[in-house]
Amino acid sequence: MELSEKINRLKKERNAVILAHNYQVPEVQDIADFVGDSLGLSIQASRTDADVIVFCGVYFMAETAKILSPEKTVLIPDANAGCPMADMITAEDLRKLKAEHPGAKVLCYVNTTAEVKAECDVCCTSGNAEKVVREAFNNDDEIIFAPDQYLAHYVSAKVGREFIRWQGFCPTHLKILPDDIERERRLHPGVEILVHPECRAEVTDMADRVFSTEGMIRYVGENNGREFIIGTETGILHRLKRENPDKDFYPLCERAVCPNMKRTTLEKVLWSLEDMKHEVTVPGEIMTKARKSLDIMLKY
Ligand code: CIZ
Ligand code: SF4
Repeated sequence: MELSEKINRLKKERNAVILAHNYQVPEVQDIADFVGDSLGLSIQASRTDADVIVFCGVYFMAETAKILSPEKTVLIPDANAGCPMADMITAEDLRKLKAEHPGAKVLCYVNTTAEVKAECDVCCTSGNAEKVVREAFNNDDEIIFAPDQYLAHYVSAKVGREFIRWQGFCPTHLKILPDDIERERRLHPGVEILVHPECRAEVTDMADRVFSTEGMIRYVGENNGREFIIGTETGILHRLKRENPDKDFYPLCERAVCPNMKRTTLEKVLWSLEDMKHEVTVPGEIMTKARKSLDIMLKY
């Protein structure tokens, strides 16, 4: 109680807005002004007149917030909260791959560093990837898709075209196994299983539906079902329950916990506001180029 009071007081003094990703721990979600996915949060923050954004999430997300709000100070409560998937491809790796495929266009999942975004043509989220591929590229374009091989697999099947795929993956979503689907189907017969497209191909193939985190939130809110099995990072169950108190949610896999997302605590949020730490900056040229790839996506 005392902690959240201190945070709220300081938040007003600093004219700050607190963003929490859907995978954050419950108490951090509860103190936030907005809870959502990385792009949605960055857009919401850019529309406020706050001077400071505290991004409770992982590093690339705070960079995205900075790119969309260059005039605001962006803070991340734990500077070591990284995303292993985003770190699986560097700007140098991508430049090499582009050199091996001259003429190919590059589509990057938002789970990439700002430097990698600056090297790509268009960005996408797990929610809009299919639409972006259909609308932002020509039919005969060769497309490099980075970094998530499983999102690439899923979108490739949807749009019926092949990509040059970077072999990245999310270690947390890979913990979800076909066995988990078989077990949960036995335990909760008839209950729909929703999974994230970062899951293994066998898992997305076996699930009833595949959604981004915001896609899941929307689907559950609009659907008449009373129970759902959720196959993504387990932090999202808190938001689902909070917004749908009359419905029940079961994690498809209790082990799907992202250690980086869990680094943020209320204490660190408070220290972040007290000391104005850790500031996330993006160098000017990278900012301009990365912004361009994000802007093209936003048109769709
Ligand atoms: O970009 C995000 O927030 C991620 C990683 C997941 C999602 O599906 O919203
Ligand atoms: Fe990265 Fe996976 Fe953690 Fe998301 S859940 S931040 S993709 S490691």
